[in-house]
Amino acid sequence: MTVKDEKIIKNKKNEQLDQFRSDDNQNKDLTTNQGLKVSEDGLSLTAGERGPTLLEDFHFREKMTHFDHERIPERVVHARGFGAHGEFQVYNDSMKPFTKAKFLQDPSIKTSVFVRFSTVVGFRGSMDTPRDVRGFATKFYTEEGNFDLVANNMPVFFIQDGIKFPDVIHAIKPEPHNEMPQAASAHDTFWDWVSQNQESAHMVMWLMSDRAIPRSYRMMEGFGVHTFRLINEEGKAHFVKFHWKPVLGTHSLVWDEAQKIGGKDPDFNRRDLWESINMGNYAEFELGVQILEEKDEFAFDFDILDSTKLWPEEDIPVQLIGKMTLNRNVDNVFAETEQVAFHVGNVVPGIDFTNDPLLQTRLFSYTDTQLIRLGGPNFHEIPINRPICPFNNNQRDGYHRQTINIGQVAYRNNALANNSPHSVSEENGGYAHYQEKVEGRKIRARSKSFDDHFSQATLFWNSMSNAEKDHIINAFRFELSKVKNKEIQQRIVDMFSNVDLGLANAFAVTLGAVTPSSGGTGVTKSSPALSQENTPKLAKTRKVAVVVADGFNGKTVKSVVENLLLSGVQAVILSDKLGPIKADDGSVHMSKHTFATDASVVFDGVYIAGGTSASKQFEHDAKMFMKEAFIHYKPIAATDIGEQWFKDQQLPSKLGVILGSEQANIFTDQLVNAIAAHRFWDRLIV
Ligand code: HDE
Repeated sequence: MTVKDEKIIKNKKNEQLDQFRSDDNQNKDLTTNQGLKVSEDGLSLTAGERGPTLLEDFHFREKMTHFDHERIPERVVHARGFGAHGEFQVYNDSMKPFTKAKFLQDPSIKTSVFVRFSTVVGFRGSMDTPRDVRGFATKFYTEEGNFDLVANNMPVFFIQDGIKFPDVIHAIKPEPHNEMPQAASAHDTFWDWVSQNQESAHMVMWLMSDRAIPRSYRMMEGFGVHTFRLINEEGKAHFVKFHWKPVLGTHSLVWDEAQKIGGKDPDFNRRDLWESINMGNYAEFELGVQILEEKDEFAFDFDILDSTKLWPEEDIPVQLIGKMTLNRNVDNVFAETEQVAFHVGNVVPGIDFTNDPLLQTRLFSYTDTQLIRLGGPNFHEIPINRPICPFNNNQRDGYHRQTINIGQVAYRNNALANNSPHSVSEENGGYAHYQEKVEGRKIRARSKSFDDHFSQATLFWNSMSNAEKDHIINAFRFELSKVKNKEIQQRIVDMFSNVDLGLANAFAVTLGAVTPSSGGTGVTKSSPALSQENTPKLAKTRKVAVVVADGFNGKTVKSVVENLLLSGVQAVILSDKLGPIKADDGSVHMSKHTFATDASVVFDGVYIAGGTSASKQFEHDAKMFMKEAFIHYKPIAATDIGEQWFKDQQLPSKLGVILGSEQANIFTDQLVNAIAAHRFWDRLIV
């Protein structure tokens, strides 16, 4: 979308960004950065036609010097990310008793937002679909300043104290001696670290689960992880956990598929978001809060300051208070997605911190890392980071300062400028930290209430469906089979026998490790909210390959495609060639995808119609499409010759398979239902 596009979404942040957007190059003269018109841009200045290049060539020097300096350091974690703009609005004023934050109180306020989704471990050029945590960072440009909800798609973390963050990241990043493996936890140093830091057990269960391979950024939950505080007008505090709930439900890829997508389309998740927004399929998330009275701080069998613990939603329900809609792609990835700087310490009046030792260390790290990444202390002036409300203080100078601060006075207290800028009282919107009473000795020690590392890991395991449990077992098998050190493998088997004996034994056998004879925590409770199976399932915005050859059944295919589109499903025509594919009735469908460019892994389902002119090669490729969709549990539909091709393969199950001749009058309804079902986990695969 360009600046001139009529569909441009107007909101305060976008209006501010408009001042910096430039499509000036259109029909303009080429100049240097000094404004000098350039007569020749393809030949450097040389001494003679075959002679050396001259130092005098300022045009060449400027062009090359700029190029030489075009990269900035990538983020030390979350290097690969993708961003989008949008808006947030609360549903009503139900949060008024809890927080004075205006954007959370007033349903008439539309707050501009910018979101950056990311993987954590891989380098900036790595693939979108590794097994990894996903970042979900949101900047709310409120009238009271920027509030950043720097969240992940998992509700807990590996460690209880941020001083261990460099350790877990060093362990999970590629090993330093050979820089392998890229964007993967399946290696010795990570699992060695896990086995020596048993507080990671709960998070590792999440990492081995389907949550670590999301189907789409639009189908991912977000969690603020830490316990924060909300402060109301009277100064009363409540504890809070923040959640994002995707309107489309939470859904994942299967591991084999994720690995193949990494080769077929390394940009799979970003492409999905980019294309969806361009098509008007905006990504929507509801903001949820779990709120706890201060008096209940010690009412649970876990410590609410411990970031390796979640608050079970059945015990403390999530109240949905508003909705975020991502409705505009970036104009320039570097200027926006790369230069955006989130900070968990960017808060507004009404939102405050707790003593969670992980949160406390994060409050230091974000600005610190951005000082080197963005080259100095003025990165708040970069357009994407600027608040939309006024910001005035006596901070001056530094690398790349943009503002020309006029006047003699840059200090307080002063008399020369009437002591401006003035400080603002709390009643008038000045931020005042919550006056929590604290006392204690300076010690390096942790409360005993942080000691239980396994009960919630068992709760998570108990809450999984059978298919989700299988996927977790297989993830452990994959990861630990890649670990070379046998002692590490055994230590992990022993460690996870504390979570569940059946789980540990299931992968111990694959590793040839000793199977423990006792284990588990005795926790029998489960939390249905933790299973993705219990989240919404919709066909809307899913992508289906419609596989046709010349001579296809024009009437049937036309009706299926039209009905899919009516249900909000994207029907993508795929053939053995690009361009027009002719039907038996003379009608034509345009193919923009071929067997050579796409595989079934990049679709949510396949519909094979074939065609009377299909070659043997076409038949082979179409069968491969079906078979791969089959082993990834996806819906498969077929009509005409496609039906015969399905039957020829004698696949061991027909669950999630819709054959036209068997269900003629309800064929498309069945197909849409099957797409909404996402996957058929009970399908027999041998
Ligand atoms: Fe971060 N994290 N983190 N993190 N984090 C960064 O900041 C850090 C943690 C999260 O799209 C860095 O600007 C520490 C939890 C996201 O730009 C860095 C600890 C959660 C992003 C940093 C944590 C997150 C980051 C690297 C342990 C979920 C990407 C680049 C105490 C609640 C933001 C940067 C973006 C990025 C530090 C743990 C979320 C180094 C010290 C828990 C989504 O400052």
